[in-house]
Order: sequence, then C-alpha cells, then structure tokens
Amino acid sequence: MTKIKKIDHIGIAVKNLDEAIKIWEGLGLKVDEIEEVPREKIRAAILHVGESRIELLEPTDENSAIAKFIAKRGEGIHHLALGVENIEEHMKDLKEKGYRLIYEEPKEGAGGARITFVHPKSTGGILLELCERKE
Ligand code: CMX
Repeated sequence: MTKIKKIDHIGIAVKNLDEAIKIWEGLGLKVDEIEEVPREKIRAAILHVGESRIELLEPTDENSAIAKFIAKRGEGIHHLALGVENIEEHMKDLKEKGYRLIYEEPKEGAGGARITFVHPKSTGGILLELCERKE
C-alpha cells in the first residue's frame, strides 16, 4: 500500500454556491478559488484549512452525482478525500483487496488533481475519493 499523506479535502454538496460561500466565510474560512469542473458537472469553491481543504460543490446539471445526492439526501457532506502518493498503485492494491472503484482509471478533478472514488457500498457508507496532486 502506498503512503496516505493526509485528508486532502472534504466535499460538501450545496444547492447554491454563493449562499454556501456566505455561510462558510461567516464561519471564518476564506474562498481561495472557484473552479468549474465540466466532466463532474460541478462548480467548486475551494477553502483552504491548514494542510487540508473544504470543497463546496454545486451541481451544474441535474444529472450530476451532486444533484442526485442532494435530491436523495439533501445538502451536506458528500465525500471524504484522502491524498495519496501514487494513485495507480493505491488503486491496484484496493482492487486486489476487493474494494469497488468507481473510475477504473484516474480522472482529472478540481485543481488538476488525479482522482478516483471508492464506492460507499465497500467502505461502510462513505464515498471515499483518492486524490493525487502535485504539491
Ligand atoms: N455518500 C454515501 N452514500 C452514497 C453517496 C455518498 N456521497 N452517494 C450515493 N450513496 C449511496 C446511495 O444512497 C445508495 O444507497 P442505498 O442503496 O442504501 O440507497 C448507494 O450509495 C448506491 O447508490 P447507486 O444507486 O449505486 O448510485 P448513485 O446513482 O446514487 O451514485 C455514486 C452513487 C457514489 C456511484 C456516484 O455518486 C458516483 O459515481 N460518484 C463519483 C463521482 C462524484 O461523486 N462526483 C462528484 C464530485 C466530484 C469532485 O469532487 O471532483
């Protein structure tokens, strides 16, 4: 198993990014960047918290994973992302152990990170992202 470096970010599903930003800036955090990720059909606000971040995720399409999550469960924590050193090796290892990966190859996520997800059915109910980024 390759090294897990840190909790890279926590993804939070929100209906309206501007309203969510007001709430989180009111809580004392600051938005560092806003980015659209067309492949994931989201607009993301990134708020750095020490070595980690919070990502506020607003759906840009009703068929996106975030829109479906909000429709079924409401706004709230959507996923937990672990920062890994080598995503391919990590994916291979988890696959051999029987974990269900959602993307068979790493894809590009917010901030140019290379990402995949582990299905909540194989983690005890948490959607887990693996995330490799150049620091
Ligand atoms: N956390 C925990 N459980 C979740 C979940 C989440 N975020 N999303 C769905 N589930 C649950 C569902 O409620 C369902 O549970 P039950 O069967 O008990 O009702 C179960 O997982 C399976 O759901 P499903 O019908 O197989 O699939 P969905 O259509 O709900 O899709 C998922 C779920 C995880 C496969 C899909 O959201 C996905 O592919 N996610 C990866 C991509 C993604 O999340 N992109 C957005 C963020 C992008 C980014 O940050 O860059």
